Amino acid sequence: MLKIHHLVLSRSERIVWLAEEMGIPYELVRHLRDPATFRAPPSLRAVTPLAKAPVIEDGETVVEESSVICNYLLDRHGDHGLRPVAGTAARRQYDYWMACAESTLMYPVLIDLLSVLTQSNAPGLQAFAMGEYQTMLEHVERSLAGGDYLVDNRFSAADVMVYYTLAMAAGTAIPFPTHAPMDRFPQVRAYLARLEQRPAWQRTAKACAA
Ligand SMILES: N[C@@H](CCC(=O)N[C@@H](CS)C(=O)NCC(=O)O)C(=O)O
Repeated sequence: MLKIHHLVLSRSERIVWLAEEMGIPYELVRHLRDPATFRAPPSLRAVTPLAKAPVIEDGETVVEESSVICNYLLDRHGDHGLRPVAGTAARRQYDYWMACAESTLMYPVLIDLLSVLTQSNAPGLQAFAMGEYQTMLEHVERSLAGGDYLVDNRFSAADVMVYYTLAMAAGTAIPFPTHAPMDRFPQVRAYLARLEQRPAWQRTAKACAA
């Protein structure tokens, strides 16, 4: 059976959520963060030398990186309507958001979270994060105008990827006092609330709870 290694309070929730949406049976292996450093425990290093979550084991196959794991599951078990057909404009949009969730959209979130976690007070860095937050949240807000989801107005794995980045920014995925100006972006807030209504998201929240 598919083994999903879940680092509690981490991006591995994405993979549990996608498996729930697709109805794939899985075994959830929970790893607890070190309470002092918030880093992954040695049990995760036994699965991958990077000791990062998410990581899955599918028989002998080990797959890392959230977006790669999502696409692996869609390749292996069928798209379930969660990924547009290759070569279409919708697929380019999908590929864009899958990548963006862990790159451009994630930069301010990581800077902000790490500043809070390490209690460092570097004003230049914080100013950079705030500027990037504004640009990126405006971008998501505009992309949602007139639609409920990011790609072709249909729920897809790209929403699973982007949701978690935005929930980190909002301080709901990992309960840290982040500084993202979520209150300026009503479409983004409504989008998060909409996704949290999904039964598969709610099962995931229960299964992954700290
Ligand atoms: N881009 C990677 C990021 C992986 C990553 O940094 N995971 C974090 C969890 S949110 C982690 O495992 N941190 C534990 C550590 O670095 O000790 C992905 O999307 O899978």
